[in-house]
Amino acid sequence: MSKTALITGITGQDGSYLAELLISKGYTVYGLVRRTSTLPYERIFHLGDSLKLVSGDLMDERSLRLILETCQPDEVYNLAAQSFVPESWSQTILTGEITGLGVTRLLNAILDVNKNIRFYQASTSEMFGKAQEVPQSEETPFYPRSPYGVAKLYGHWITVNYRESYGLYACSGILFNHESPRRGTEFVTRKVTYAVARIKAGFQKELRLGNLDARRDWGYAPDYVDGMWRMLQQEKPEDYVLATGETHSVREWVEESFNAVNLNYQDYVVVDPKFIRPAEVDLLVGNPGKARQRLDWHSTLSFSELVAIMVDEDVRLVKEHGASLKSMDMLRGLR
Ligand code: NAP
Ligand code: G4F
Repeated sequence: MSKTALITGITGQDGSYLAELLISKGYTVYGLVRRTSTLPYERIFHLGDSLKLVSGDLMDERSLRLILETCQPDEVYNLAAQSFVPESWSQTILTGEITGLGVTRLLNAILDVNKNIRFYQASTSEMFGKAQEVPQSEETPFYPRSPYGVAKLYGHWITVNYRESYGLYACSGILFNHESPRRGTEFVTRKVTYAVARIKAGFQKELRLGNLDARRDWGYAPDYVDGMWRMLQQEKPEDYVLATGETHSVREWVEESFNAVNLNYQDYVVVDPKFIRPAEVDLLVGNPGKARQRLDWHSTLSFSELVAIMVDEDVRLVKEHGASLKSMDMLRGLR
């Protein structure tokens, strides 16, 4: 019999890729959307009627209970969060409410409606923060460095706690940074590839960035949603790290992106203190050994391949919609 899944964070990067994956596997897929005055559905428009949308919010436990009663899911993937790290210093309480307590609201709703639902929590390498060992694995102690990291750590531990307290099938995926042409333009990878495309097309003169020395383990988002699904198909619920095992600096990402369109980044990049964070995560690199062994999970793209597909897609996008994208940047203030 075909399975049913509920995805929170459906309008985000990972939600859209996970919906595609589950639909291709024959699932009935519901996506939770919040009520907004405009529709932020650009990543999921193409899924049409194969995706069912339900209205609710991680801030409102009753809405979650009603949704679970309506959808009767076998699996719930909690991808919703205030996920942008810098914003978590200015919207600290909101980040705690959505990214931290929101997990408990959803787990409570699962306890009330159906304890057999399998649950995935979107945990993060940001929980390692000031990394206590290199590379980071499921055994590495946590040391978050932002209110976002702190809120995610609460979400991680409440998932573990409900598994141990109530016997829920609940997994926490500790995912390192994963990117794609659907990444929000506020995150550094897409901010750079999008700016490169606009500079090449003559729409932008410079690119203002923060810390170029921070290092991240960047993978390809479609691989990571496949890992989420694999975690929920195991006999026993456990936590897993998903990562490539390679680390690169922001500077390397910038250099490679500008090189892809035959430009020298030093002619365009300006370091702006506005983008330096109150506390930084200097070095992330994951050890995906457990996921490789137990889930047969592998990341499929190299660093250079990932940069290339993101630059190519942004070059295509800017060629197609140059003028309108320029006005979108002005609205968003190109964070
Ligand atoms: P994203 O693109 O920023 O998407 C976040 C999603 O959360 C959006 O759909 C957003 O909906 C939704 N959301 C925010 N507040 C909500 C609320 N109160 N109620 C319901 N939905 C709400 O994030 P992503 O990159 O796809 O990441 C997915 C998850 O994985 C997030 O939890 C993130 O923290 C975590 N994570 C991401 C990475 C990564 O590298 N991408 C790595 C580790 C962990 P709107 O469209 O309405 O704003
Ligand atoms: O792209 P970022 O904003 O991603 P960050 O902070 O690593 O968080 C992302 O990955 C986490 C997984 O580890 C997720 F949990 C989280 O939800 C999100 O998806 O920044 C990456 C690095 C940072 O060190 C930052 O200081 O890039 C540096 N950076 C330098 N200049 C910049 C900029 N980041 C942004 N966003 N904008 C800049 O101008």
